[in-house]
Amino acid sequence: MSTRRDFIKIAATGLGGLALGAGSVAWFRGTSRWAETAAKAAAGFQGRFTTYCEICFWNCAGWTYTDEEGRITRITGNAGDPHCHGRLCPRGTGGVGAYYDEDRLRTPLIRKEVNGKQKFVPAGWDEALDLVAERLKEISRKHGPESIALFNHGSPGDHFGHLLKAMGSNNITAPSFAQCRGPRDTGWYVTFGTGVGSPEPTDIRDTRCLVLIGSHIGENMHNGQVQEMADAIDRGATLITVDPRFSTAASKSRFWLPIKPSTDLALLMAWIHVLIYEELYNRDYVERYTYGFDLLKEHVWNMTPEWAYGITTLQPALIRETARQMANAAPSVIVHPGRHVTWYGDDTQRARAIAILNALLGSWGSRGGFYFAESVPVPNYPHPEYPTPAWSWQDLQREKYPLAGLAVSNVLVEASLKETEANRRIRAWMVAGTNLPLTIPLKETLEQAMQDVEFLLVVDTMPMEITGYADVVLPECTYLERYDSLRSSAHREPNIALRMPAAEPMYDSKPSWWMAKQLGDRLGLGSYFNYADYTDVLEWQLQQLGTSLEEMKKTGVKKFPRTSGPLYFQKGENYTFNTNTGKIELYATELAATGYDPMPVYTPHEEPPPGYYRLIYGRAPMHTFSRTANNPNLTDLMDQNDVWVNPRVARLWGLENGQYVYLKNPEGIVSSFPIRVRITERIRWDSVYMVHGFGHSWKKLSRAYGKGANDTELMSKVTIDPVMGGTGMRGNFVTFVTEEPVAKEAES
Ligand SMILES: Nc1nc2c(c(=O)[nH]1)N[C@H]1C(S)=C(S)[C@@H](COP(=O)(O)OP(=O)(O)OC[C@H]3O[C@@H](n4cnc5c(=O)[nH]c(N)nc54)[C@H](O)[C@@H]3O)O[C@H]1N2
Ligand SMILES: Nc1nc2c(c(=O)[nH]1)N[C@H]1C(S)=C(S)[C@@H](COP(=O)(O)OP(=O)(O)OC[C@H]3O[C@@H](n4cnc5c(=O)[nH]c(N)nc54)[C@H](O)[C@@H]3O)O[C@H]1N2
Ligand code: SF4
Ligand SMILES: [Mo]
Repeated sequence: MSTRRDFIKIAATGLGGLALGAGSVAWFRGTSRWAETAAKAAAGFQGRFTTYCEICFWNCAGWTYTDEEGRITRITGNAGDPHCHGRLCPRGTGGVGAYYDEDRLRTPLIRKEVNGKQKFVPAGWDEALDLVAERLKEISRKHGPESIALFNHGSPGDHFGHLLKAMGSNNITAPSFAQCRGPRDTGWYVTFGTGVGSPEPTDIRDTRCLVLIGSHIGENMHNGQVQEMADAIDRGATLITVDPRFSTAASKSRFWLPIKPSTDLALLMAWIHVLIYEELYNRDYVERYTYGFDLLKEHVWNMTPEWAYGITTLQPALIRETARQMANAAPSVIVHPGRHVTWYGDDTQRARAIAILNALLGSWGSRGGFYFAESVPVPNYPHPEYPTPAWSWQDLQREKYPLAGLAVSNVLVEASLKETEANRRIRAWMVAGTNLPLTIPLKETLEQAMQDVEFLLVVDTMPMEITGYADVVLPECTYLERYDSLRSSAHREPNIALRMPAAEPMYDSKPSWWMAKQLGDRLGLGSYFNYADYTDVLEWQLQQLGTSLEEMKKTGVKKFPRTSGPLYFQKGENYTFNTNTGKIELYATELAATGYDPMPVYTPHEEPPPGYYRLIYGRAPMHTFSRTANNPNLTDLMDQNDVWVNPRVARLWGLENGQYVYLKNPEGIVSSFPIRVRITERIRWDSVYMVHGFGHSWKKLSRAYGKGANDTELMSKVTIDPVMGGTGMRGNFVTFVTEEPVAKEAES
């Protein structure tokens, strides 16, 4: 099939010359820019620079240190930062490796046809930016600015989001909604009238009982939570972990519930049943703050632990005992809402059940439960009003997912397909800081959409898979080499953090703010970018907040007094929730009004066919998704993922520890690369487990290429959450292929 856009391998042959030409070891020996930085350092320029981490979205504040020659040597945590309390996780410390990674993107790249073959040709910034501006202008003229969408994750999105809004489009989406937190936030909204937010306002520090349903804190290295959890354990708090795998958290828990995967909703409803029918719920709290208790009581009357046992394989006595433990600790108890919750398609309902449990226990707004977080509103640097878009993502998804509060990435993907001509509204993509081929499941649809759009811009630091689909690639410098938006986080104490460069951008890379401004100027939108340097924006904003760039460079983090009131409900306090009834809705009127189950109902999910196992996945402490898979410091710690296999299953298949196998799903997809077998009792026999983010098929990622397996490519099926459009990804099954599969060219 001839396609408009061939896959371009950023392969050794294609770009090797460029890489060397640009001086692949320049960073080691010192270019002129390097020498400048070094000169500054020698002139007494401070060798400690404030930053906040971009290796994951916990965004811990820290300090980057440089040596006498201006070389970045290490990163440490900022002791005054509530996200990290002075300690970074292994990934944050390893952030130095993101800077030194010699595979980084070095110059802008433009897709060109050379001798009948498409390839990336290195370009100067002016040429690349002129081309991007020209293409965006043209598409905007033909189809309206709304036809341009931004897929983003992390800080580059702030700058490209501003550019897109200035152009007149609001079609901005991030995988952190429909591939991550969306169901939980939607479930929370219809129950409490507010989302959960990030960092989650879980008062783990003071909790007496923490219930983790899949949330594998400890491998999921969300720093502040991990630290608070360790302290809580030391103080004797009870940990209850529900996970088909004996996770790190499970190993620290008083109760491990090795649930049959996909059946959590039955367990949650049985817990609700026990709390209500054993009268263990917080009566005062329920009377004062909630709506629909009697309806809920009736709804769960037959959802007994015995009923749940048949579904979850968990003993009724264990279900009762753990419910009593929660009630004993209440209200200082947290049933953790989770974070990556797009599992089985009924995820909003599972989040609802978790929200209801917390309401029955009275933990929302209680010490040791959930606190009321507060953030500092950072004023926008003055610019003209954004034009009002003629239409936006809301129009695309209003009918299908009326309760989705943010743009559903997969809806925008579908709206980019040629075949849905009537609904084909999106014609160009800007992709900044998200590696879509490893992030959004349903590869075929995604690839088709990327073929069908008329223009695709990718802004990244690394030659990740997504760059191969681009018309133009713009290389961003790493977070250690740039100023960025202020981090304003909602926390116990409102606070802000500053990111500043510790070194000049390496090679020909640039910060996103600069790229967005350059494009804005070329698009005639200069009034939206009315500054010479991003420090002008920061200085202005900081002044409005009563501080300055100078002060922030010294402290890195600044805390502000709370203005919204105490962290918790005061005794007997009345409160109006932002829901239809003004109460915490055990019976969700908003769900009822939109035709969904107003109270969660358990429905079974598909089981693996004979000889197949459920594919479940999670995190490793030393990596973040696919973004760190090539980081030299972190690959030293872990360079591939393993597939966890129960000994029973291993015996059946004659597998040995350390052996490599391919994985194959019932739809016939075989993993591009083999994966190492790890035989362990820590996983149930009906499932296999792997860490997400490995199995890169991009040759230019010299350390990550071919290492381990990619869970995303094995996800041929997703179950869409009918409430908010999230892609449930845990309904996929795999079996083992122990022989070398028929030679298959690794993709790309
Ligand atoms: N080190 C590290 N930390 C990270 C990240 C990272 O990339 N690296 N990413 C961050 C991000 S963005 C997110 S969203 C979070 C995600 O982290 P979490 O929200 O904690 O985790 P999940 O990915 O939802 O869940 C993974 C766990 O669920 C278990 N599981 C699988 N199926 C089931 C089931 O049916 N029922 C139950 N009860 N458990 C099941 C798996 O065995 C695994 O232990 O992690 C964050 N923290
Ligand atoms: N199969 C599967 N899919 C998943 C998940 C899973 O566990 N399994 N997890 C889901 C979850 S919870 C989430 S939150 C999403 C995360 O999805 P993504 O955010 O897409 O995660 P990454 O794969 O790490 O991609 C990050 C991209 O940003 C680039 N990048 C890193 N730093 C910078 C920077 O400073 N500037 C720019 N411009 N680019 C940068 C990286 O090189 C990389 O290409 O994935 C979701 N999808
Ligand atoms: S948790 Fe680790 S990777 Fe994430 S922001 Fe903090 S230090 Fe960085
Ligand atoms: Mo996530």
